[in-house]
Amino acid sequence: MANDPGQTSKAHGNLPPLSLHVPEPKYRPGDKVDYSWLSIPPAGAQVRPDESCPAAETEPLCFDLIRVLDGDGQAVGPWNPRLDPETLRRILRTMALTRAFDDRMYRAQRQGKTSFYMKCTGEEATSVAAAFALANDDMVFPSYRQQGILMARNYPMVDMINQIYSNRADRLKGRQLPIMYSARDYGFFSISGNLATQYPQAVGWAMASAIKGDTRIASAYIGEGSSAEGDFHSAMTFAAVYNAPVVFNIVNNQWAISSFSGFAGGERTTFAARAVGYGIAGLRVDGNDALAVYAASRWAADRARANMGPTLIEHFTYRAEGHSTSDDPTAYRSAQEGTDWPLGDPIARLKQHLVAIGEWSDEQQVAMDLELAESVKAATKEAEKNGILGHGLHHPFHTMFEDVFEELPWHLEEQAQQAIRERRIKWPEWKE
Ligand SMILES: Cc1ncc(C[n+]2csc(CCOP(=O)(O)OP(=O)(O)O)c2C)c(N)n1
Repeated sequence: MANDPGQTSKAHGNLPPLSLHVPEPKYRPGDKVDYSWLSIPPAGAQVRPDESCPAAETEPLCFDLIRVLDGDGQAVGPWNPRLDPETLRRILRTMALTRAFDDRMYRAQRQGKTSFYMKCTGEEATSVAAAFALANDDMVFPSYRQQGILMARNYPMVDMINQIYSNRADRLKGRQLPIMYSARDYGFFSISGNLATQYPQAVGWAMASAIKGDTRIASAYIGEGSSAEGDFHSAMTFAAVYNAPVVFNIVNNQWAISSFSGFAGGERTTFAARAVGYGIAGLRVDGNDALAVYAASRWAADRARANMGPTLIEHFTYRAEGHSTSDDPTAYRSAQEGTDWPLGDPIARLKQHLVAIGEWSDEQQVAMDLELAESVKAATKEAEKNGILGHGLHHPFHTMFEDVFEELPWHLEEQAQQAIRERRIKWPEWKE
């Protein structure tokens, strides 16, 4: 039927009215969850192409799931990174430390010591195992759920807590929301509350590294929900065009606060599949399998460092707890979703592997957990000497006007003076 420019759409016949699809999550609170729709391939069954392969060779892996640890805790298949037991124990310990830290900070928020906290429970492998696959001086551009990378790089816990408490020892002087760390000397770019901005920044940094003839690469993190932002797509275009040395991580924990992954496009295809459209390498990995995460991250890092360009990795995982301390997931998702999640827990799975190969025991795990809880407690006590929320031990009041202009413009000087005058009237007991 030729289109006559003079006709209206009605002339095409008895068409149904146009309609939109509004995604609906499979399960709401109280619903019985059935995971039979989820296709989980056997561990070890995925082909591992060479790191220098054409990007198109990775296409099947964008629709598969790279898995190494099988149900018995054995490491199998071509993606097995064959790490020595000592490295495996270090990854296990760092994931357990991250969880102990999260638990303590969550309680600290409930006790009123900070206004806000975000846990990464169940997702520890996606940051910790990936960090072990990078060089320590590669620059990471995190979202707000990669505290495991700071742990892997031995960033001082006391400094993390000082930041969370916005106290007088906070290196960021109370200017960032709690947990939005910044640690340039640890290769950890400032976290921004404006989702997805870190993606183009990572590409810019990676391009600069290449322009300077450096050997460091960038690794960017984003949640599957934030990958719907325009910034994600401009970053991918730039990285593909210039073959930038960057690893793009999408942590698909299936929830963006109360929006399920369908709203970011997850119903139609995988998140890894976006790599295909940009002509870059893509991998989809079991995000709760620390060995698979390590292997995929190492593959992508080696590829970027060898000038073979960017890789997009989708880490398929599950957000085991609330979005943040301000969230209550029981209001929007079935509790059974988490308890029946078939890919397990990353710490329990790596522990099972170490036990299976005779390199670890239940007793050692219990002792380690106790020791880690004690070390987090000690760091908390240390940080509390510098103040907690609402106890007045902040950075001096006037510092909020500093560090932006070399010389304070007159109107800000005026505001600073006014603020100090009003503070003296309203809070005469305030000490700086
Ligand atoms: C540009 C922008 N839009 C919206 C928000 C509010 N917001 C904060 S976190 C979040 C959910 C992000 O979910 P996802 O990217 O899947 O990451 P996850 O929290 O699951 O790790 C939203 C919508 C924001 N901070 N910035």
